Amino acid sequence: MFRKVLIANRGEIAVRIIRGCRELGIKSVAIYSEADAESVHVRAADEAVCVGPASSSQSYLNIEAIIAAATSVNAEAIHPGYGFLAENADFARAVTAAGLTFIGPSADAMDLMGSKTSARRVAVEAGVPIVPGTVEEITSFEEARKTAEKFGYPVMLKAAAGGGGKGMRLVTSSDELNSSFTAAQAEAAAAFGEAAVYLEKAVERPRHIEIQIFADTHGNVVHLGERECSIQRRHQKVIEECPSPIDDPDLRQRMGDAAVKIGQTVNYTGAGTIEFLLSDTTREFYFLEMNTRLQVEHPVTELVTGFDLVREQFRVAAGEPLSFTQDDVRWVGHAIECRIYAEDPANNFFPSPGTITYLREPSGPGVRVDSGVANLSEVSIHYDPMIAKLAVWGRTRDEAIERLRRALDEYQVAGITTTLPFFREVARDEEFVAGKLDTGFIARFNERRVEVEPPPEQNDLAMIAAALHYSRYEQPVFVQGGAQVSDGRWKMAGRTAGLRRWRKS
Ligand code: MV4
Repeated sequence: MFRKVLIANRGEIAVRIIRGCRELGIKSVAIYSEADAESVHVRAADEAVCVGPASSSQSYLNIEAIIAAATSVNAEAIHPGYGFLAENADFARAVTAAGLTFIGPSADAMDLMGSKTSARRVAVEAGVPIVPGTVEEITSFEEARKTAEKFGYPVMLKAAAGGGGKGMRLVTSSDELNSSFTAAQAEAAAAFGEAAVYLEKAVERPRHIEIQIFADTHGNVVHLGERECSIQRRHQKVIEECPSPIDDPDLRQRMGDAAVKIGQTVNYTGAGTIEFLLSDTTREFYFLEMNTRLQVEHPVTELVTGFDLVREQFRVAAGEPLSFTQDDVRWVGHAIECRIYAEDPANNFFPSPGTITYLREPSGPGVRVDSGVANLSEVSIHYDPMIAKLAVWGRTRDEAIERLRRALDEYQVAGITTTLPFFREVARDEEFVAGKLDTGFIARFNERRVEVEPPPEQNDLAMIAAALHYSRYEQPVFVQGGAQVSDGRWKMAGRTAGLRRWRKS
């Protein structure tokens, strides 16, 4: 096992990984930006190295500074967490070239799954169903028109380099296709530096169900079942559950087998997630994309299977076999996770930076809090506003919901506005309790909501700073009827950022 590992991340996931290090007797090294000198993840680690100024591009995305930090403390490996550089194949290559171990899959596997058209070809090779559509880029309007007619409207144009819904456009008729095609290419070029788009038939009211897989360097590939992530806002997951409320063991087995086949096809190693769209009516599922990292929502899988995914990541990266086989995997009870954001649900989920002046985190039976903040923590405008995750476990989904309501009521945060009041409403919502989850849930929920909490008093300067920052980072993405939404504006930065500089050297 490793002696010392550097964690190339911040916030709750850095703390989660440091906890894994402690249990395995690994010395942990945090990195931090000048804005994060006093943050929880720095205090939690054995050592910490400043890698640059507040701006992510100069700190948490600064490949050279991060590798120099790892070398300077004699770390043997780097754990990237999620976001930032976690899915940046060039970072993985640079880590390896510096003689260090990248805790994640090979750069080649990341490249294969990083392009959505390439990932779709992998799925076809693995014999896994994909959403009907093209597996190559569409280069002309004429081709787009023919293809759309072949598959039938509505269709979706998606950026080949995209992911998580970024650069996605719904096209309902041939009238819209020309302008949508040109705009989709332009958006893709602006967001990813690559104009390539492809086409998929639109699946109506799908559910988002993903399978956790794990592979070691000894040829073992297993799955840990599904997570249901259909409750999303602007393509950001809001609530995740394990198992899906559908809870169909046969479906789990079929999706699990499909996910394992994809892992085998790309010689995958470590933790990975295969995303599927599931048609509620036909129970048919289609491969959507693969995430080649530990996910935000991994705790619900840990709570229900009992396995420690970070611990397994360390084992696999150190060349050891997985500590369990497929036959050892059992799913017990039900887990639900809420992502707690420093955002104002009464004001269109606008970021709410500031100082936490009071914090009480819930505990007790079946409650797990993965937090990156403490009392008096500064929630800055520089980074993703997710401050913590609340995950609950119960023997049944109903018991988990009862615990969720209780834990949400215990949870108290003052000084900043959070999404806690929003979750207190969702946890009491009839459709949520009934498990009627599809991608239209949030829209229907908002219609049903009768009253919204009045906004608390805000610090004017902090609000203005947040407004400026928000407008700067807001990447307009066009979906349905020209509506502008932002999505994944923090998450996507690392796939491309820092590369130009690294490639030059
Ligand atoms: C789709 C889709 C319908 N048809 N693709 C892709 C990534 C993402 N976060 C949303 N994505 C979708 N891709 C086809 N061919 C519908 C969505 C979608 C969605 C999917 C899961 C959960 C929530 C969603 C909200 C809007 C759209």
